[in-house]
Amino acid sequence: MNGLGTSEINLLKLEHRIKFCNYLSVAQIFLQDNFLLKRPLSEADVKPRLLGHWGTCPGINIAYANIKARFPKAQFILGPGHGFPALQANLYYDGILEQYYPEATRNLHGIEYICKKFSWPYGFPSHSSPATPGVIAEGGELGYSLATAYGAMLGRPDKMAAVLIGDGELETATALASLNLNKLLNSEANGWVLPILHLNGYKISAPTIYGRSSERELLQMFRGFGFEPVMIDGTNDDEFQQVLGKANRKTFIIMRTPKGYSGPKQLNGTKIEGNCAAHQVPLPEAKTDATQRQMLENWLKSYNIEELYDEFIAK
Ligand SMILES: Cc1ncc(C[n+]2csc(CCOP(=O)(O)OP(=O)(O)O)c2C)c(N)n1
Repeated sequence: MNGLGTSEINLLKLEHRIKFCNYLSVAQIFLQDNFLLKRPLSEADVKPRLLGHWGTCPGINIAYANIKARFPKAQFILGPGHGFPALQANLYYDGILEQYYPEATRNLHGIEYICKKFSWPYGFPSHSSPATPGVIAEGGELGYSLATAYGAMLGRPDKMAAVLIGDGELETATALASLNLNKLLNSEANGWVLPILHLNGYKISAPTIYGRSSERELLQMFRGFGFEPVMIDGTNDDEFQQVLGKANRKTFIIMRTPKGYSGPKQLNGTKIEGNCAAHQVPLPEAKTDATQRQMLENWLKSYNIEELYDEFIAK
């Protein structure tokens, strides 16, 4: 599958898309009103029960945006399905969600709809699910993303699947064994599977094995499975696009991001961004604790939603 050329990719637009999807990911987890921050955040604006997983979302938003910019027709398969707010944000951004959920309109109403309905009875679940447009791997039980991607490409030589594998997920036996599928299915008779390891270094409450491995160890490991691995800084879209521009059927991307990138840096002396403390809801008392609520407001404001919203509406 041929993608767009590097010169055709607008890096600023890409950056804005990622910020918008990061904003929507946070908004889904926290907000029940004041969705565009038209006034200071109040206790009533924050959901009473905070659910969801923030830590993996920024990396998903980065990978999704970069893949879709270069390969608009690629199938995106997500291993860590708990990062559903990010997947939902991207489906909403591209107008795909609206095709299946007519209330997910490209305006304030649509934003309110996806935020209010996130992790809500009779609304959207907190994980990706069969009700999510295009999802073929639910991701609740980690380990199946890579095998699902190879399966989806069987006998479909003109197709491509990009698959985002969690570094915690890659500790499962299934995901590790699936690295061998490259040798069995990487032929011209099948579609192209482009694996991307999301190396954010942490799982729920501890570092991942790969997060504590050296770059040399990781590169050697994937070479041993027959790949041509390349390590990228996930916070650098230019680098990501350069690598995608040169990618082939053997490429294995190792995308390093700080877990919870662009979120709160620390809370009560505990490091959050770049740590497992970013895994779920990083400001758990944001409704009742004025300091945490102010941190949430600052965090949301850091994405410049007014500017992004105007751009999104004009899109
Ligand atoms: C097979 C399996 N074991 C354990 C879990 C519990 N679990 C949910 S999220 C998570 C951490 C996942 O880490 P990673 O794959 O690196 O994703 P990310 O850090 O990007 O959230 C774990 C262990 C699970 N969902 N499935």
